[in-house]
Amino acid sequence: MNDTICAISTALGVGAISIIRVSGEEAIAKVANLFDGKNLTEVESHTIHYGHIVSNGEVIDEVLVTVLKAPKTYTKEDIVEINSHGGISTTKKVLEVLIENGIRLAEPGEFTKRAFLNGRLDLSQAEAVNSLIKSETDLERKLALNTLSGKVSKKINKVRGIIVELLANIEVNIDFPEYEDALEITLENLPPRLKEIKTELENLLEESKIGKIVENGIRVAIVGRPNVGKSSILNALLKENKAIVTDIAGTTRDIVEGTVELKGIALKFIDTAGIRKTDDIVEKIGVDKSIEALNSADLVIHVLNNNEELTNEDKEIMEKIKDKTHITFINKSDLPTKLKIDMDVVKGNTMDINGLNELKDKIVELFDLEKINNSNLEVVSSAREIGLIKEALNSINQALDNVSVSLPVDMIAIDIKKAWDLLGEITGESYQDELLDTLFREFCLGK
Ligand SMILES: Nc1nc2c(ncn2[C@@H]2O[C@H](COP(=O)(O)OP(=O)(O)OP(=O)(O)O)[C@@H](O)[C@H]2O)c(=O)[nH]1
Ligand SMILES: [Mg+2]
Repeated sequence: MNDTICAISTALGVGAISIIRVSGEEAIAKVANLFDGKNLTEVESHTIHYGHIVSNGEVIDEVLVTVLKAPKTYTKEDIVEINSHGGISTTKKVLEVLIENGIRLAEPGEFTKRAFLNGRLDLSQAEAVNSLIKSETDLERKLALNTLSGKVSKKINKVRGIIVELLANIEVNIDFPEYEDALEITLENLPPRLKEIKTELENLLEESKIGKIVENGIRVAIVGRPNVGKSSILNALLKENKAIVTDIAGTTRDIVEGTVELKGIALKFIDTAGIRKTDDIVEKIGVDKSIEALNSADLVIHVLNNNEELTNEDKEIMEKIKDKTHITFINKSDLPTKLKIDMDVVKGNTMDINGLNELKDKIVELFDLEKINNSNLEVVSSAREIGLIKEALNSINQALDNVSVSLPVDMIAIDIKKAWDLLGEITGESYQDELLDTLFREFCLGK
């Protein structure tokens, strides 16, 4: 892991400048060999220098080079950042020259991986670096930044602290029963302590619902039978004519998607083909996709037509969505009412700009978006971390079950220890190499 690596850290495209980053033991010496300017091996740390990158006598680019000496750097190794002119050919040429001179091209996320392995970031923070880069909304940015600053790790470590104290007490009781200062751990006084841990974990999971929504947004499938106005609704919400709208039933065949921000949350709307029985092969594929979208969505908006009576097709869709979070939206409220329906619905139309406001209000209410918007966003959001907390909770529940059947305390301690280990995987106190590989593969090159 000590070899010297390089990568382009800025997005590759036409731009004013590009940054090519080099990290490792030989970073400064190797770049110094290619730099026509001050001798970089003799400059102070955290300084920037004007000069040229020269290879085999040819000037490659006029650059500014930043020299950052370990350990106060992103990777805790020596880092050199070359600020070259932007654009694809110059940037690539500089990178090429570095590679020709024996510097290895970094793997995606390798700089951050080194930051983790060298102890600058824990694993939860490292994951947050990627979330921060990929964040699309302001709330996502805040959430990622909080995790990056270690606020989430602190909460995890707090629970681990409670667990480790309990484990230490159990150990002392087992190994030194005569040790008077230690709190006596018996089957009777274990449950309140385990319940305290359980509550902490449950709180983390409850809060993580906010994190999940902020990070992933909400997938909203707009479904209904043909011609009720699904595509018109999508277009009205997006304020753009993205999906084709006609008065011909069966217009939409393929899924059409678009994102709208509501109270800082990304709502990913999916317009689907009208659901009906059909012999048309293409339409049938569309209908299958609609059902798929319906099943995988976080929220289903079932659209009905105010101007028509309820049909069997409508009822079949109602049956399909009855166990899913859904809103029944009665469209075409500008036309005379023919639909008779006795259930909680939202009514509107796509004819004027306020026609869908009630629908938006309902989504805000249903997902408590106001609360999310006002949350401090110091919550777990990564699916990996949420999964580990759930597993840790299972272990604590197992420990509680074992107490209730009076298993020996040292047996009960096994599950408590397991919970402690699982939480340790969140921050990377313990991990498997494969985990690092999959985690950092998701990263951008150069980060
Ligand atoms: N009066 C009125 N007409 C609407 C409204 N919304 C949509 N329409 C009309 O209804 C017809 C069907 O609209 P679409 O948006 O294509 O309907 P759809 O549900 O996507 O239809 P498919 O793609 O065939 O499943 C078009 O002629 C729209 O202009 C509305 O609120 N009021
Ligand atoms: Mg349509």
